[in-house]
Order: sequence, then structure tokens, then C-alpha cells
Amino acid sequence: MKPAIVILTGAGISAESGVPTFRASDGLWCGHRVEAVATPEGFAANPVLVHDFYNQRRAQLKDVAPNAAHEALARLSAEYDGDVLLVTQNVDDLHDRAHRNIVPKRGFGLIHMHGELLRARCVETGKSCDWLGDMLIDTPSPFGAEGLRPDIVWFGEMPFEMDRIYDALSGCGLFISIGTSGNVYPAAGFVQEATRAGAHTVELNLEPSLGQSLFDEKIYGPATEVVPAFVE
Ligand code: BJW
Repeated sequence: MKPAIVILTGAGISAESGVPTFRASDGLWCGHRVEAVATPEGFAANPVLVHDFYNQRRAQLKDVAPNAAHEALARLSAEYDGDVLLVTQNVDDLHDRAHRNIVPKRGFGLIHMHGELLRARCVETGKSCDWLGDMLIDTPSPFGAEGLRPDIVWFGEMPFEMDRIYDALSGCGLFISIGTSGNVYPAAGFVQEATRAGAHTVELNLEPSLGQSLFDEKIYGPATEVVPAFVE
């Protein structure tokens, strides 16, 4: 069996599907200050603004589809003779859709470490559930509580399934980072964990990330070109 692979993806893999990336040159977050829409404090100060922001992004998912890079990673899990863990920072569902009809050859996992637009969380209990509609006006909370929030990891909160991710990094033979700027931790530190484990590390991105010097191999170009070419 071939060595285990851990793949980290960021907003760049969904860019050519029409999902905007985060770090525009004006420093705004899809037109908003990051503190206003991606922190617990921002949500406490103005929940309507934050719900509105995520409602719009959730609705936009209907207009986008997985691209050749998502599809190439799905093929990899169907054909690779080793375990594959796909860790995405993205809150869209494009990896889920690309993998929907794929039977993995060996062990496969998909982790949304920063949460999912299509899930809601109860602020009192932390329980989460699927949520396809508008969080301000749709059906009442299934948890019997008033307080619903997007099931998204905001700044200052702990990303999901960190133990499982670090465990996979500590045993992987290949680490591939795709379409992420390397601005946000802990994801930006995964390359160092993989290097410590003795893995070969590869960056696939449109342009060099902040952590580019940490990678053994770098290939730059649009994800829909470089990811299929690397995987085949
Ligand atoms: C293409 C392309 C094409 C474009 N093809 N490529 C000081 C130092 C260090 C850390 C901290 C610090 N102060 C605070 C922190 C911690 C903080 C942090 O990292 N802050 C930094 C800003 C410094 N992190 C946290 O708070 C995290 N929690 C945490 O640390 O908990 C404690 C902990 C301790 C120990 C272990 C574990 C945990 C939580 C972070 C939550 C981030 N959530 C967000 C928002 C989600 C909500 C939303 O979606 O609105 O997730 S932030 C935002 O950035 C989003 C993304 O997932 C994330 C990463 O962005 P990404 O994907 O890299 O996108 P971009 O836009 O930055 O880059 C796009 C890339 O694509 C570019 O490189 C382009 O070139 C490329 N590209 N087109 C290929 N066609």
C-alpha cells in the first residue's frame, strides 16, 4: 500500500467555480470587515448582519458546481492505493458534491475544519444539523432553542477535528496544500507538522503562499490546471 496522503484545501480551489476568495487587496471580507462577520463578538453585536452575510453565501451555493480540481481529488481517492484525508478550510460543499458518487479505494475522510455553510448550530448546546435555507426567516430551531448560528468556525474559536487532523499529519507520507494563502492558523502550520513526520510536501497555488519556503515542491497556476496535472 502507498503512503498516506493529507490534502489541505483553501478558497483558491473553489475560485474557478465562482466562489470568491477571502483576502481581497482592500482588506475586506467579501465587502465586510472581518471583525464584523467572522468573530463571535461580531455575531453578538449584530446577529442580523452576520446571518444576512451567511444567508447570502449559502444561497449562492445553488449557482456553483465542483470544478476540475475538485473532480481530480475525487478521482484520486477512488484510485489511490493508500489512505487519503482531505481537510478543507472551505465552508462550501463542492468537495462533498465531487465525492458524492465516488467509492474510495482505501480509507478516505473529508473534514470541514472551518465548518459548513449548509449546517446550523445551537448556541446553547453546540448541537448542529443540516440547514439549507435562510437562517433568519426559515423554520424554527429544531433544537427547541431560539439561538441558532451558522456552523462556521470564526476567529478565536477552535477549528473542528484537530486531533484527527494532527494524527493523520503525524503519519502521512505526502502533504499537498492547494489554493490557500497561508494566512490563517492552525492550517498554515500543517506543512511543518507534515515535515516533522518526514512527509514530502507540495504547494499547488495560483501564486506563492506566505509559507511557500516550507514546501519541498511548488507548482503555480490555476487549480483547474495544476491539480488534475499533479494527480494524474
Ligand atoms: C488560487 C486561485 C486559483 C486564488 N487556483 N489558487 C497571530 C499569530 C498566529 C495566529 C493567530 C494570531 N492571532 C490570532 C491567531 C489565530 C487565528 C489566526 O490565524 N489569525 C490570523 C489572521 C493571524 N486563528 C484562529 O483564530 C483559528 N482558531 C484558533 O487558532 O484556535 C486556537 C487553536 C490553537 C491550537 C490549535 C488549534 C487551534 C480559527 C480560524 C477560523 C478561520 N475562519 C475563516 C472564516 C470562516 C467564515 C467565513 O467563511 O466567512 O475561514 S477565516 C478565512 O480564512 C476562512 C478560510 O477558510 C481561511 C483561510 O483562507 P484561505 O482559504 O487561505 O483563502 P485566501 O483568500 O486567504 O487565499 C486564497 C488563495 O487561493 C490565495 O493564495 C490565492 O493565490 C489562491 N487562488 N485563485 C489556485 N484559481
